[in-house]
Amino acid sequence: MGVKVYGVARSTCTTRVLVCLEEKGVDYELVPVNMAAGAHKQQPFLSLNPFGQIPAFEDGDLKLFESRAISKYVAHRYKDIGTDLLGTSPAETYSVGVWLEVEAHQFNPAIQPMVYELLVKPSRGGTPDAALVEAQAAKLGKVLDVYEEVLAKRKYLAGDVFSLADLHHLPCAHYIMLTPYASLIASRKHVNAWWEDISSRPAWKKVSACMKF
Ligand code: GS8
Repeated sequence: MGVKVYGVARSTCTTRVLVCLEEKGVDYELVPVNMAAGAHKQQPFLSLNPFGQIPAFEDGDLKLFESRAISKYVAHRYKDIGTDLLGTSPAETYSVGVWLEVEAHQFNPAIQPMVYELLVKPSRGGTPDAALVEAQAAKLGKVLDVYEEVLAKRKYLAGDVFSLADLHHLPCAHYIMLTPYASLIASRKHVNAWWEDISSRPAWKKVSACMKF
């Protein structure tokens, strides 16, 4: 039994779960999904995620999908081991909740299409939609302006300690740093210091080692 993550080691949604398991020190098996062969759109994968997307997750008899829901489960279920990712006080825990939502509803919708256009599409022989990329970059810049103000006042998004809210940003930010749009992060002093800090954590270094295009 144990923990199994069904996914692909360079996919953003898969690595969001893997880095959480690494921070917690939970043993897991990464079960590769042959997406080129369409394995994610067929049984038995569809019984793990009926939407046919990676990652899917098992912990004993428990089956979950949606990367952010999985990492929240891991952070709670394994609260007593590894890095505590849920804040050190009730107020910080509520703040972690806020910034988890910000990542999902502000940051990700701005950055994720950029990762697709700039890295995924060219890797499949396509050409990025330059107008779309510029529009998304403008959106991301506005989001990061808010982050810059917040991170001028505290070291991490939800407070003074690293949390799941910071962790959820790692995969897409990692990929944007491989593009000319890295300057969106690098040009903002406090956002850049935050990025340098969170991306140099051993758990992320291990997980991101194979995230190349
Ligand atoms: C998104 C999953 C997703 O888009 C989550 O788990 O966070 N909100 C979900 N998975 C992508 C790979 S992302 O690295 C996927 O499976 N794409 C193939 C497809 O949609 O057919």
